[in-house]
Amino acid sequence: MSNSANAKKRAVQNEPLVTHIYTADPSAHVFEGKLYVYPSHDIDHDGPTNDNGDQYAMEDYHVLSLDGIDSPCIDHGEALHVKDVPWASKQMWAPDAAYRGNTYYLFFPARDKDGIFRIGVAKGESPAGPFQAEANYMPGSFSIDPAVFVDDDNKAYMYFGGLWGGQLEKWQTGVFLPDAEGPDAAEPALGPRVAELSDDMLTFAESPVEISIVGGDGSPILAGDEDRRYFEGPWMHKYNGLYYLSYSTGTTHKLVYAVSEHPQGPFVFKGTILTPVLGWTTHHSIVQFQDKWYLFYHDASLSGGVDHKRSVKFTELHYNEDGTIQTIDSYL
Ligand code: FUB
Repeated sequence: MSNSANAKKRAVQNEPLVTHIYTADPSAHVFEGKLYVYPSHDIDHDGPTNDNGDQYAMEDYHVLSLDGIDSPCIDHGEALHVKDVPWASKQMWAPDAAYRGNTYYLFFPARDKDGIFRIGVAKGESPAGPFQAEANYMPGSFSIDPAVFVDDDNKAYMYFGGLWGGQLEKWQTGVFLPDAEGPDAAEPALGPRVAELSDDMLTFAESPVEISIVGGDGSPILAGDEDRRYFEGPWMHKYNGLYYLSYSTGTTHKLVYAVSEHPQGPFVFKGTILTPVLGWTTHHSIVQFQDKWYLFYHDASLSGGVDHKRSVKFTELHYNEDGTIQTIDSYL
């Protein structure tokens, strides 16, 4: 299907936003009054499928946009290709975008020439791209799934990190140890990392720190608590003055959330946002657009369950009066 043919179809909740390409890991933002979605661009290939994530062999990014939540979805075409990223070798995984000072920034993870995941940044003049990558990855960056949150005071924070193929276990000492394993089940789980960004959005303004996620009794969530512990895909949004950190539980395939009064935590676990979808991975973003809140997520229904050929979808998200989020089953 061509881009223009796809653009005639209006966006419908819980259906693929586009069907002419496979898309995943949506980061949704409102820029210039429109909804822009920054997804991974899944591709088919003959390579291996394994816990290292080799099946996610993405090479480029496309930017999608919607004028209104039920408008046709526009694919703006290739915004950045791995061949134009001097430091990267392969696997352009889940990206995010931010705006500051008349410039749009695309943040993205990829393996460097040594096979280590790093986080890069590219700049553009339009939210639709194209984006021009910096020569090197962000100094001190590691692992995957950057999510950039700009607070009301204009401070920008990057949340990032992912287990298994995302290599977070290998950075526990602050240096990359290729054989390092995660904590035992009875030990505190690894948390995502956060760092404030510099004013020019190109570097960390401080060394990344590990985020603490605790249960209602204040005790750390343990590595064996796979229904609640952090796995990958962090997202930050603010609702009624509180900071909501949401993420994927990986092996138990849920999207869950925890809340704090501070952008860097500690966060108290609250509950499930999205029950498991078809496919192994689950990854999301949350955005307010024209007075409603939306969850952008992906599943593998368009490909019949092939998890490296996923599709971005969205659904409305509702809060209870106490600020908790109503759990969504996207197939009901
Ligand atoms: O798309 C590749 C990886 O799969 C992402 O980085 C993870 O969050 C998972 O969705």
